[in-house]
Amino acid sequence: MQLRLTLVAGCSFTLAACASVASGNADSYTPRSPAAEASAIERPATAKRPNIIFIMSDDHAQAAISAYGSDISKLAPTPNIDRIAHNGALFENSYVVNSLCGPSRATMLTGLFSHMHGFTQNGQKFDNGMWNWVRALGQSGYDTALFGKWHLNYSPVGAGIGTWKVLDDQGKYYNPDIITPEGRSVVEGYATDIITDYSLDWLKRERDPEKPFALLVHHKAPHRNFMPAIRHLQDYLGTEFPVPTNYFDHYDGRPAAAAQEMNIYRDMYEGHDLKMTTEVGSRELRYNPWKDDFARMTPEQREAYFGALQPSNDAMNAADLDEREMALWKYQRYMSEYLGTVAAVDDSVGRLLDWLESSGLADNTIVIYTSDQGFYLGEHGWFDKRFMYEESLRTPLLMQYPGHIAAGSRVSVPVQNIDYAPTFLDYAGLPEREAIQGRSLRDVVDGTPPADWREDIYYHYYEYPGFHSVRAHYGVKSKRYKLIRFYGDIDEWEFYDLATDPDEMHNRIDDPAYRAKIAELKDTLVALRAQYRDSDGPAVDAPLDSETARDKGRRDAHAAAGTHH
Ligand code: SGN
Ligand code: CA
Repeated sequence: MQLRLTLVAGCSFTLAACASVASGNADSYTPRSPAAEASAIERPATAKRPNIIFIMSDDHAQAAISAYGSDISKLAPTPNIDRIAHNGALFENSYVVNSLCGPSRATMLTGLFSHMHGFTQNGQKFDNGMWNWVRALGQSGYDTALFGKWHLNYSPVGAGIGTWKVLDDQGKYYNPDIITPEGRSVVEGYATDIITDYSLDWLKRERDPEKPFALLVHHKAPHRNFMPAIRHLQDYLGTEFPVPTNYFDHYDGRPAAAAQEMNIYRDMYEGHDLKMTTEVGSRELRYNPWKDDFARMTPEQREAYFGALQPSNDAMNAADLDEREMALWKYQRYMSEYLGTVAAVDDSVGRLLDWLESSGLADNTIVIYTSDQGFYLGEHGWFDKRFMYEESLRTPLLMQYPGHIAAGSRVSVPVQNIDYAPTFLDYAGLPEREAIQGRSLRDVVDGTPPADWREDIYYHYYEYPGFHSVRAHYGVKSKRYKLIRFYGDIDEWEFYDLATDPDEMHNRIDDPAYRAKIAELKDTLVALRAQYRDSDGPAVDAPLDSETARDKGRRDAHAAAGTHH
């Protein structure tokens, strides 16, 4: 346990209080009952602990945040999310440990890899009784609340969150079902705005003003099926976004990439996702297997939505596009819809920051913006996530804490979403939790990362068979190189030199020039799997053609088939 004096001074602890906090460490991994946790946690004797506003969107690519500087984001800027970077820090190398919603959320709450919290793929049930940082803060005197997407099971009952109202499952953009402790009902409006209204109501009127607070704002946007608020529907309809150079990727040398089903021009549902109509003048949608997203809109919402898209749909139907032209048209429609949903998230962040500034609480409040993972915006021809390739491995991370985090700072060391929970414990003056696999970002964000800060990151994705047919894989990324092993019904290694091949188009696993580097990274992978106690999937050194490895892969795949979402 290292509780630094700067923390003590910054939070005006007495040394005695600090000593008692510092001694309460060494929880074992075994989840304890909330009551046992409560009695184990000392209540720090301070009035000035920072508030926390944790804003998380769903499937938000770094490339769709202008603070990250992509060409796409220059055409669709996010001025309010960028305010957080301007006021504080932008993490240049922020990664997830498993690029999928449920597992990521469980990781952010617990500070654990998927195999440790047990929620490896969507459709499983998170054990709400498991330790999480929100409950820990609540037990130490914080008022806590969560509004928006939960998606770990039906509701957060038992998770120790003071006040909550959540979307049902994935959540709907228009008139979503909202689950509260009192039951479930349809709430008219647009999900991003409803979640923001709940959050502001709680901040302004419902929370206990005597306590520090931790508020979690969990948006559905910009998740599939990418439906912007009506006010943003036309923001990007005429914009020509730059098409990724590998949009028409042939996946040579990458069998797992070739086998996926997340291609924009082949796998996107033309009606459901792209809102394409069947012919000029018609409102009838092309393939739309899940009718409810549009059926639940009011007639006025539907008229406004499809009326706004009609000229563009009619032009597409009249144009008699060939296959390639149609693929490019779909890309532009996808960008317009996806970035249109981001625009409302940006409004939401603006409203929260405006309130914070006008309330006088900005200086004592940490604001974080992140996503449950990154997303493909046409790179490799894709939407969705899951792969350990850069666009979905990376997730946005921005953090402000005026007076504590230097304005406009950039953090370059690699961080992962296992680091969030220990960071909040640290800022709240609570003891480190031994079982946590991540580390507090406090020193990192102060510009003095510990000398032994990680250089390499570990990743493990499980959900196969499942939506989008991405094979299970694990891997390691160092500053320059990436080694991935796909397993299950295939057994394939991939190796990339990101300095010469940032788009990960050339698998160098058989290139003799990289033999020594690959061997080195395999050793690192063995060490990381041991360090994080991951024994799921075949061992790194199991021969590629090992029957045991394949059998285990098949068993995993078979088990997954029963549970996938
Ligand atoms: C839904 C989506 C998929 C997506 C998964 C997981 N289809 O099933 O495209 O991969 O969620 O997303 S949808 O048309 O029903 O939205 S995650 O964010 O929950 O991991
Ligand atoms: Ca997600």
